[in-house]
Order: sequence, then C-alpha cells, then structure tokens
Amino acid sequence: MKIKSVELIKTITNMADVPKDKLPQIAVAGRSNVGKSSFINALAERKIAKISSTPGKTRTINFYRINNEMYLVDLPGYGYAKVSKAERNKWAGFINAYLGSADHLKGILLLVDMRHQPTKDDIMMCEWIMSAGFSPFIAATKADKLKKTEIEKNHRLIAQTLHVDMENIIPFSSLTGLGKDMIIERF
Ligand SMILES: Nc1nc2c(ncn2[C@@H]2O[C@H](COP(=O)(O)OP(=O)(O)OP(=O)(O)O)[C@@H](O)[C@H]2O)c(=O)[nH]1
Ligand SMILES: [Mg+2]
Repeated sequence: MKIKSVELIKTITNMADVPKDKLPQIAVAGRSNVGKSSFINALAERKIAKISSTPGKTRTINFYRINNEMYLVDLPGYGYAKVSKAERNKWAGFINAYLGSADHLKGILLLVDMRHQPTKDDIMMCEWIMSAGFSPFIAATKADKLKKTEIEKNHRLIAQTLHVDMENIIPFSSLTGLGKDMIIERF
C-alpha cells in the first residue's frame, strides 16, 4: 500500500461512537510512551497525532483514515503508573471493549520499546492478541537509539520473550523511518 492521505476522522471515548462504515481497522497498541502516536505521524509524514514525552498523552481512541481504504486506530497506552488506579481501570476497560468487539478490526499492531526486554504488560497484551486469533504483528520502536549490534541482540530478545518469530517483529524508528515500508506492506 502507498500512503496518499491520512486524516483524523474521529476521537471517541465511548464504544457507541466507533465508526460504522465497513473500512477495515488496524489498531496500534502498546505501553504508554512507546511511540504509538509518533508511529502514526511517521506514516502521515506530518504531526497529525499529539505526542508527548510525558506518558499518558493519548486518552481517547483516535481513528485515522488512510487513503479512504482503512483506519489506523491510535489507542491510549497501558501500563502507565502515574494515573489513579480507577482511571487506569477505566482506560483498560475501554481498550479491551474496543479490541474485543470491533467488527472491522482486521489486525493489531503491537508496539514495544526496542531498547528493553518486553514488560509483563507487553507479554500479556501479545498473548491476548494471539489468543484472540490475530497474527503477531509487532514493531520495535526507538531503534534509532540503538547501535546495529544492539538492534540484532534485542530483536532476538524480544522474539524470545514474546514467543514470536523474529520476522514478525520489525525494528522501527519514527525519527529515521526505519521499518516503515515493511510495516505498511503488511497492512
Ligand atoms: N528517538 C525516538 N523517540 C521516539 C520514537 N517514537 C516515539 N518517540 C518519543 O517517545 C515519546 C512518546 O511518544 P508518543 O508517540 O507520544 O507515545 P505514545 O505511545 O503515543 O504514548 P501515549 O499516548 O502516552 O500512550 C515522545 O517524546 C516521542 O518523541 C522513536 O522511534 N525514536
Ligand atoms: Mg499517544
């Protein structure tokens, strides 16, 4: 797929507002601050999604339409400790409700931070994705912060930790665009 346009169509806080048209949806999931909104900006080649160095920036589910062909869905991040438990539970409930029931959800792209071993939350999310019948589709973000040898080492570590083949984990950088074309090809 060649990306010609990226438009923010809808920002929702309620399942009733999920777009009802038939376009397939691919959700972008991952820990808070891992780079989900930056990933969407890298695809759009402009700052369409709000990003922040403070975790917990995205607090709604945002639907970006690509070329009138599909939606990329920017989700709030999980695992952010600095919000109240009640608020965290509210987000988790909302994310789960969306992932568990979106009729047109075609895939889930899981983002993990390439610099570190995946967290317990990452492992849980990955297991959930596979148990829900989606194929593993993972991008390892912030690869620009690693040397080539570290990229290779961590690529293997992430694959082992998540029990996913290395070919389904794509080293990615929203700064350099590394991995972007490989990811788009799989949409
Ligand atoms: N060096 C580098 N920094 C990145 C990359 N991706 C994201 N960042 C930085 O990481 C921080 C968080 O990025 P966001 O895109 O807001 O992360 P998010 O996953 O949307 O976070 P929440 O909305 O809080 O869940 C920002 O300071 C980004 O500039 C990357 O590939 N390389
Ligand atoms: Mg975000």
